[in-house]
Amino acid sequence: MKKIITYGTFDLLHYGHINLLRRAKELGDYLIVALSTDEFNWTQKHKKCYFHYEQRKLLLESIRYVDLVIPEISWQQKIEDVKKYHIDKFVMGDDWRGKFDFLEKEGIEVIYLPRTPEISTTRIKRDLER
Ligand code: C2G
Repeated sequence: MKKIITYGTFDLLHYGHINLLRRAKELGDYLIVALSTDEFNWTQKHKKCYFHYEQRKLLLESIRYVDLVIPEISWQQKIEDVKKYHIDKFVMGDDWRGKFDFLEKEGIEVIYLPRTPEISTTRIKRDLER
């Protein structure tokens, strides 16, 4: 069984997120999403989420491509996670290209997928303010 992991905030879930999750699942058999907690978002990413962690977790767990949702509480947890969950492939959108190549030293395949153009949580918020 090929196990995949990806990380993110996934606030105001949109089709760009779904495109990423679908393509990640197509690369294996079991997809884990490490979902940024509210505290991690606020203190480390300076993101204030519209939906709280439990709401974002519920949404992700409802997606057919997602098999497990775990919390992302620190930038450093990725090496532990890939070992703990016996991950084969680490997948992120290509806005992160190069940032996680260090995981290859753990024998993990690191894959950056093209982002879906035009859509983002930031753009949704901005457009709704107009
Ligand atoms: N994404 C995408 N296309 C978009 C928007 C997002 O492919 N139009 C992808 C991002 O590249 C990321 C995932 O969807 O792989 C989740 O996006 P965010 O919630 O914005 O995640 P981010 O804040 O980048 O958090 O430790 C890593 C971080 O937790 C990643």
